[in-house]
Amino acid sequence: MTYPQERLDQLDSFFRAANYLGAAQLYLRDNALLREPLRPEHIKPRLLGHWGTQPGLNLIYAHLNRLIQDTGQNVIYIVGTGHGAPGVLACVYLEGTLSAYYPDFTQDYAGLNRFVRDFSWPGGMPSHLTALTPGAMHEGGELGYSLAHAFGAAFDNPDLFVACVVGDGEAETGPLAGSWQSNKFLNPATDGAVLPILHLNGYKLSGPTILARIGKDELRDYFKGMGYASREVAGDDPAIVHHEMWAALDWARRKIRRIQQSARSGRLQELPEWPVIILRTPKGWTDPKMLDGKPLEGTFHSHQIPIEDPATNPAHLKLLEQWLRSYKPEELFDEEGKPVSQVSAICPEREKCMGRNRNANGGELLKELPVPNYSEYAVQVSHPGESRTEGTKILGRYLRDVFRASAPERNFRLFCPDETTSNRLQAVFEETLRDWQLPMVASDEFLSHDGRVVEILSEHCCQGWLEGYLLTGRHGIFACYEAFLTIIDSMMAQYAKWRKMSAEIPWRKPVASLNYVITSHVWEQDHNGYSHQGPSFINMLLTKKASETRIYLPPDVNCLLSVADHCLRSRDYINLIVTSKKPMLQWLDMPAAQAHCAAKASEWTWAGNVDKGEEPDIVLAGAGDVPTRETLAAAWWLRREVPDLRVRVVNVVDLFGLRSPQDHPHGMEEERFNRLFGENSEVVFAFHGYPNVIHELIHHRPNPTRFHVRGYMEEGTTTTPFDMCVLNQLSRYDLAIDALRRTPRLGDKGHRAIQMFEKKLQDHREYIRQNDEDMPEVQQWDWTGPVAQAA
Ligand SMILES: Cc1ncc(C[n+]2csc(CCOP(=O)(O)OP(=O)(O)O)c2C)c(N)n1
Ligand SMILES: [Mg+2]
Repeated sequence: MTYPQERLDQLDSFFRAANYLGAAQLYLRDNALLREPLRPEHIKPRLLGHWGTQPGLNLIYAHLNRLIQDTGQNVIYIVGTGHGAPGVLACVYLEGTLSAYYPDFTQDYAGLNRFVRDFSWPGGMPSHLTALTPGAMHEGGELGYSLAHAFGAAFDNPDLFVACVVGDGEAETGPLAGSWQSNKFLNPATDGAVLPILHLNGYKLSGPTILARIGKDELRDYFKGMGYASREVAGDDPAIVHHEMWAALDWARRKIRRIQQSARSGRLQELPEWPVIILRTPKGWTDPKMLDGKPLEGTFHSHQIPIEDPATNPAHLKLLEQWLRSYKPEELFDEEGKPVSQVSAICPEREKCMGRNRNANGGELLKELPVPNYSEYAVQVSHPGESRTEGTKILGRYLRDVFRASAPERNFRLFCPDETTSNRLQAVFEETLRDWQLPMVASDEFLSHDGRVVEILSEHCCQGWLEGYLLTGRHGIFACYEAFLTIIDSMMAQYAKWRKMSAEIPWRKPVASLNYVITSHVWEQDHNGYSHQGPSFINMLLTKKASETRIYLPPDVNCLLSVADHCLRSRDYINLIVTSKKPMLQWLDMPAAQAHCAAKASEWTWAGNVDKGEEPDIVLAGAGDVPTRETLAAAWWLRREVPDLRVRVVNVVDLFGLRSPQDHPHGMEEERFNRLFGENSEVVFAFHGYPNVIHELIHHRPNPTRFHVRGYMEEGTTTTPFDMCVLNQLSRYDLAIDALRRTPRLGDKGHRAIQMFEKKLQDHREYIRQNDEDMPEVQQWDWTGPVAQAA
């Protein structure tokens, strides 16, 4: 096939202009179009950025422009190697988008000079793609997540075509290697398409890449094994590569169209073979072939700044000038400094430009999630601590109806590493099933081609998909075992950075919050043990900006419903909900739960024995479902055994309520904090996670050393549920002993009670070893009983 020379020339002009501006951004503080001979004072003092990946990114951008022009296709561009930002910024500048978002970067000489100078310059554009880049929805700093983001963007987005550049170094990361399997979850009838483009430039930082060095057949088979048909575009002569790339993109689009058309007309029966393009071009393509007698183009030396000292080395300055002039900037920009029509001719019309695609600024497309009235799922609680219910079971019913209500829009998904059933959320399967595009057999359960629960045993994929889904304007939730959510700590951190920056950019619109529900938590002994016990995700969230993080520890089901409803309707936050899947005692009826959640923390007067305003001997505080139970049981025992001990019981549902208001928007006013915790009372605090979390949260409060926090202290094994509390000294008996030790005025009475509780701990240890279950007085404990009846 031959293509019109005129358009091939336009493609090449755009490619050269983007390469020129990409390289210029790395080096020039002035003289951006080399209208004068290059002098040392034109060179930036600090040369910061990456060149090697740029030419490939620019080539792909140019060709996607051509594709959009020819087909009107709705395309977003995801770039895994976001360190190639200057290239992408150059493309977005050339197509005219950047000036629309940043009026300083006009398409004239002054604007172009500013644009070139401002890259990696204080106050200017950062060295990587970030939320500041129009058209971007993926920050390529931490490599590995591009493809998962691409698929997340494509789910339930039937018209979208996501072009995703994967670096060959990036392809070595675990998350990326896992993400290829996302095609097993892409339904061509209802989802959009992802076109991965493997950027095989041969090197990562300083070493070769695996996929560039395995045989061509092996590489083809690798993709075939993962369900892709690959087509290679290779070379170092732009004229040839343009030709091949044009053909490859048309091939890919034809394939995608065929797949989608047959799926959408009900003719597709089996998993389609999706296209992948392998772009094999030199690293640093078009930079000088040699530097100081050593090869430069096509080697890892081109990765960052190919010529490092042009300001001080005249020979290198000359070489840099030759290199920059090799793109012929005088042919690419007119007198005014505007891109000539030969360059802009290949750009799509305004609204079709990739820099302007609203899918990459998903808040613009966001629609309200229709949520049912959560009060309708409330459990009856006529007396606190009387009945037991599984939190996630009820949450599952609520989520089922969120799926039902959002079915017409198809804009809500649940992502999960194959734990929906294990986490007892399976009521959702009454409304939608698990997305599965591979063959199904009779013994499978809950699978379907158009399910909106997406399960893969890769927390990275779940996280990446959800991020992609949210950033393109939809809603979702990630349900996970607590200990294994920490696998994506780092992804969450990158997402938090993206969100933090987005919130500071006026044209980035709010998106739905990223919601985590973690269950099968540290205190929930099931089949697992120490490996499954780890609440450190909370610690990780604590390090993030207060403006974007929220942590909820609902003590019971009605609080869980209230919190979940709030999270699903919120915007721009990272919400963490910690809850139980086990039958747990229920404490609050719905009105009380609503009031408790709104208050963030409150005194449970029915559980203590102090009058309003009276200073207690001890405050027993709890945060988390199991710690709440243990706190209440401790209060129950203390009131029974030492009735003249004045106990106040406080429960915390919104963890950041503990922080001072100047540190977090949810922080409680000091006066209220003191009303709850007293000013001088000793506080024994039972916490779901690591104790240092509470110490950190309250460190601005008066007299913080009176807080004695008990939580998980890395003691774990496969044992009875209550034994986990004992091992970590969070059990009701430990809490009671602690409370008594901190109340010396009780004298002998206190000592006797302490001995009694120590004996109970001893009894517990012996009992579980003999019986493999907790003592009846622990298992059957509820709030009704002598104290409650007496109260
Ligand atoms: C997860 C992660 N590990 C390490 C790095 C450091 N790093 C930055 S660029 C790079 C090489 C990337 O190679 P490749 O994906 O092939 O990109 P390209 O060759 O196109 O520059 C590395 C290792 C990183 N950014 N992210
Ligand atoms: Mg590479």
